[in-house]
Amino acid sequence: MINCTRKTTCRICRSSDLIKVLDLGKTPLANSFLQEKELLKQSPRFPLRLYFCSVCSLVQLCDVVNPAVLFKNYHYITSASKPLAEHFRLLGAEVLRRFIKTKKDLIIEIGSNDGALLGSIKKRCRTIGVDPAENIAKAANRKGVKTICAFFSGRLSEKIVRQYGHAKVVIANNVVAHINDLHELFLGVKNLLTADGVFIFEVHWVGNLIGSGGFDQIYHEHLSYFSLHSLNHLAQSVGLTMVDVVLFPVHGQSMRVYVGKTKQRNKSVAAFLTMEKKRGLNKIKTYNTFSKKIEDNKKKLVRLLFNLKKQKKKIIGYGAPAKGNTLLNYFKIDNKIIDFITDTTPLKQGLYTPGTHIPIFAPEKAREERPDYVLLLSWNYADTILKKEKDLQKEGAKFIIPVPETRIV
Ligand code: JHZ
Repeated sequence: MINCTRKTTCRICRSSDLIKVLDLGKTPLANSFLQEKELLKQSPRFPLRLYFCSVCSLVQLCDVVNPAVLFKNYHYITSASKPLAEHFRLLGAEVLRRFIKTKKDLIIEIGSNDGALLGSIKKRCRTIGVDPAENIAKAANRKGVKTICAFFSGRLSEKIVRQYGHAKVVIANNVVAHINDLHELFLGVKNLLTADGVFIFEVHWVGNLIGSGGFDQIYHEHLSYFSLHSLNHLAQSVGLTMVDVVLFPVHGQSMRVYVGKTKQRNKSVAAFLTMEKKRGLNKIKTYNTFSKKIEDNKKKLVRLLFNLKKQKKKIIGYGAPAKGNTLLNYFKIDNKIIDFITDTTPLKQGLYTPGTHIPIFAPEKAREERPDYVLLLSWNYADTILKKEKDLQKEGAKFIIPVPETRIV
């Protein structure tokens, strides 16, 4: 397979002691939404298998899809999810308050997407975004958010330093998990930072993945599923220090990690590492239990949907997130069960889900069609969506929340 290579050593500690904990079969790429004319062609499928490193505890994929295939033309736009855009606006304000002193200071964001974060702070200091998606970087530049369209690399970090100088802050949200060479990333960031600079990044927390979050966050874009334990290993190996960590409810639960060149650590880091140990995140047994839970939930959700379909109920999907495609493909829920899906992202509307061929429409369609049941694929925004869709519920629609365990609300 030309577009997929296989790694045999751990992405962080380079050990070959990798143990398979979950096999989700071969699935299409989660963000490879299809046009109508592509429906007759078979979407390429790639193995989706999860491994645990018994040395540094990193949970990871070893089948690595070529990043150019995954990210050059991207359908995910941060601003399409209002709660996320607001979250980044608040982060931007915090970064300005805590770390930026003058208008000359520089902030670099890796994986800046449509500029949701940098757009909110660009008037207060110098900002540069880096993003490989050509369609999205172009849109960000059009909005006035200076964006370099490229994959981040050691060479790019040198070029940026030569051209713009060192950065007070480097940000990388929901992108560290996408990067195969984590050592190159961390060394590149170290090169970018001033002596007192800080690297701030947000990643989904593996403790949530195996607890109250969803296994559906596993897809080819996400090569790593981090604990702080594994990240600490990585930071130390490149001579950086984990300074602080905060857990917050985005994508289930994510960690915001602060890394610097200093030797000083906030107490939060030791407390978090202890909590992870207590939760067994460094033990293979914990991940085996998680795999069993997915199978139980699969049976429960599939049985529910088949029974509803037998009763001629109209079922639609809500949200076409990447994660939804892991769930739909692994549970084999397709267009025979789900009539259509609605999504707020204009780029996804008019397309079809990969592998399961469910059409995607703008949100108004749900109100017009009066479904009996709504499978909430964007379950991570359940609170906001349930509040927003009171009318749909008043008209009789029930929402099915599929993870971590199927429930109807
Ligand atoms: P959302 C993304 O995954 C992609 P996804 C990426 N690879 C990554 O790393 C993770 O995030 C962390 C829609 N929506 O944010 C918009 C509605 O329709 O959970 C989005 O398509 N109505 C970068 O794709 C999707 O749901 C709404 O009211 O799994 C949400 O996608 C809201 C709030 C959202 O991430």
